[in-house]
Formats: sequence, structure tokens, C-alpha cells
Amino acid sequence: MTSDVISTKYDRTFDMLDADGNGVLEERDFVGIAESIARATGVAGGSAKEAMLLREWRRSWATLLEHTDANGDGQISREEFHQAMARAYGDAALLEHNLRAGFEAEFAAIDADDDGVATVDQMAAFLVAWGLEPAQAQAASMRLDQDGDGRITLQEYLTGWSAFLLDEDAEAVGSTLLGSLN
Ligand SMILES: [Ca+2]
Ligand SMILES: [Ca+2]
Ligand SMILES: [Ca+2]
Repeated sequence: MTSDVISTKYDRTFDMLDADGNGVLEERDFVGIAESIARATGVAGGSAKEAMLLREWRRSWATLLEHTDANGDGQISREEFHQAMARAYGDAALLEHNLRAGFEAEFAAIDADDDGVATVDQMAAFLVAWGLEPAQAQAASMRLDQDGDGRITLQEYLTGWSAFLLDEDAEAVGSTLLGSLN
């Protein structure tokens, strides 16, 4: 049984993944997100970084489909997404195993100059490409910068997302990553 807070987070996540807004998740949503992230972060077409980003989003799609598509129609409905996330809920190791490579590829794209940190502005541009409003993206980026030094490390990025996915407290820093849940 998952709480309303967690359930709301699953809805937010589903909406962000349903890039074309047709109410089901399909591979083309994931490819579309990867392509718009690449454009927003200035990753060059045909570069190794673009290939990695597309590969990891396709791989994330395949993993999600494998664990989530209960009726085997090749699409993920909101209901299927909720059920699968609830099954995986609390299993931080499973989430980490399934999502880490995808988050690392994203981070590599955001970190355009490969210095190992993303600026708050680079992170905000990425989140806008992923569908957040600019003000929301800016606020989320500042929250991800947990030590407030103006730069977001891979560790801060991973910690922010795992708090978002796992924290039951609606007011917790990680929970408000995609905006207020209330
Ligand atoms: Ca869709
Ligand atoms: Ca399905
Ligand atoms: Ca920081």
C-alpha cells in the first residue's frame, strides 16, 4: 500500500514520461524525451554522448516495459505504471539498479563541458526540455543543489531523484523536485 504522496509522485512521473500526452507510455515517448534533452543541453547530433543518451533511454524503456506491461500490449497505462511502481516501492536497490545508468547518461548530457558538475542553469534547461515550466525548473535545480554551491554533482542529482521517488514526506526537499505536491 502506498501513500497519497507517493501516488501523486507516480502521477507526476507518468505525466513527464508521457511526452506526447496520449495517456500511455510508449517507446516513442522515451526517444522523444532523449532527443529533446540532447537539443536542450547542446549535445551534438551524431556524437557519442547523444548515442549514449538515446541508448540509455531506450534501455530504460525496455526495462520499464518488461516490469510494467502487465497485459503485454507494448504500452504502459497509468494503471500499470502505478501497480509496478508500488511493487518496486521501497526496494531502493532495485530502483538504483534499473535507473542509475539512465540518470548517469542524463547527467552526462546536462554536464555539457564534462567537468563533472552541472550548473543550476544547465540543469534548469534540461528540466524545461523534459516538460517543466521555466520557473519550476529553476526552483527544482536549486533544490538539487543540496549544498548550495551553485553546482550540481552527479551524487546530488542521484540523491535528489531517489528522494523524489522514495520519500513519503510531501514537504521533504526531494519530494518537491517537480513542484509542490499539494
Ligand atoms: Ca505517450
Ligand atoms: Ca500494457
Ligand atoms: Ca552543489
